[in-house]
Amino acid sequence: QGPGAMKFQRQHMDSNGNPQPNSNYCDQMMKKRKMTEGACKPVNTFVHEPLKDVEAICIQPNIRCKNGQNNCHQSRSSMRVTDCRLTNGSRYPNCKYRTSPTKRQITVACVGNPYVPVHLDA
Ligand code: T3P
Repeated sequence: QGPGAMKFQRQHMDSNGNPQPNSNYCDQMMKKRKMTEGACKPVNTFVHEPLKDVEAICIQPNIRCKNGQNNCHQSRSSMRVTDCRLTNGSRYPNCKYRTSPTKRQITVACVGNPYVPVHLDA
């Protein structure tokens, strides 16, 4: 497993997490998954679906990523996710997040062989 795939799983996968998390979820998870070291990561999404279902997004048709590359893929079905967004008054190292559970299609960028997700584009 490459470093990109491992980073994707650390930052974006919470398969066994409650899809209806409490309001502390993002504060705790952003810290636990090491996205509050050096700076507070401004936006991050956790996906509450099996890893195999998220990896299978890579076999959907290629679409353009926000950075202009063409290795992005959108999930066919909506997925249970939690969006974490840094609050306005939050100042490093005290990273405070708004926790927003929702269901939507997600877009991932995939690379490598095996061809697996390394970035969450939307
Ligand atoms: P990464 O490339 O590590 O997956 O776009 C910049 C970062 O913001 C990117 O990090 C993914 C993250 N992000 C989300 O997690 N959810 C979103 O809905 C958006 C727009 C970005």
